Amino acid sequence: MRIIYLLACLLAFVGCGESGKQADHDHGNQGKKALVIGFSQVGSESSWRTSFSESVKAEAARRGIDLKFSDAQQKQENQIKAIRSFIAQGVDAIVVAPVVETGWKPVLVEAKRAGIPVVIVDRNMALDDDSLFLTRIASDFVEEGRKAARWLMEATGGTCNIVELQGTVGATAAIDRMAGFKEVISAYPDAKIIRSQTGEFTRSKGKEVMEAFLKAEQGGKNICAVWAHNDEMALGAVLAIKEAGLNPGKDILIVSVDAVPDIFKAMADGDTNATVELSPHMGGPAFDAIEAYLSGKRDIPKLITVDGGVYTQETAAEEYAKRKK
Ligand code: GZL
Repeated sequence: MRIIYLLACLLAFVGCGESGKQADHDHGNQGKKALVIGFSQVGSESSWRTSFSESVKAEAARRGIDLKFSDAQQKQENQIKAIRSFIAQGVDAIVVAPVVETGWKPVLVEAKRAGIPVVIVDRNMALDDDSLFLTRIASDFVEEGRKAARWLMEATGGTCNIVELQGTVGATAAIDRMAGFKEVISAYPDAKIIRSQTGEFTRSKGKEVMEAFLKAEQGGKNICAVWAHNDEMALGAVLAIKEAGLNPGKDILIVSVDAVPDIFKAMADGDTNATVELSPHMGGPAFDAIEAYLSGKRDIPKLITVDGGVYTQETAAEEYAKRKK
């Protein structure tokens, strides 16, 4: 009797432990434990950001990754809170899209102490110790600024009074796009940025700042072009230029970055002129790096870049048809 009882307990223990373990962790990955990854996202300030979030979530679902998603509403303190929560949950890895460059070292030291790898995506962090992150997946923002300036110098023959709608102050995308654009126009003595102010990467703020630029520059007569660090602010500028009685894309040229669906509609309507593409598909390379690291690889590069083209009115209608939601 005792032997049967002992066998029953043994089977129950193994069966329960096995099924319990599988029930807890097997997300249809043939018994492999599903990765749990925390993703701290900046917010949803632009349609590019929304596409980026959707792309990361879709990629996680495709891979059977349990993604813990946090939207920080563009506040660094919310991102730091989310990262600490991921550490407390004991996630397998953390992905961070940092809103600004500074202020990250303390929480990254906590993640390192917990043995949790961190992948930076999109904008950068200013760190003096590259052991605090596994890798960064990003576009070359300086080159994006160069591409925008090259297009504008080509379109205007190098003579242009430019107003600049900057992105979020302190964000790598704003700092580097500005640098790349200035580097190119510095070779053109008759091309100059006559006004520059942050539009915070949003359509509403971009419109507000453009209204001020128009008022300050003879209703826009003195403005040849708008250089906007993202498409959202460019679309805001379109509204302001129209309300001032001018034709955006003709009286005032507009070049921006992101290549979101709405900018292709605007270019097809003749309201803007060019956009530099920024791929939102950074989830794949981020998850590849995490899976490689967790399987023992240690030769992962510290920077993995994504590239994009320059799109103009010529192909806007067909591109919009392909990209519109
Ligand atoms: C750049 C990214 C920027 C986008 C904006 O990689 O950080 O933030 O260009 C977004 O649309 O707000």
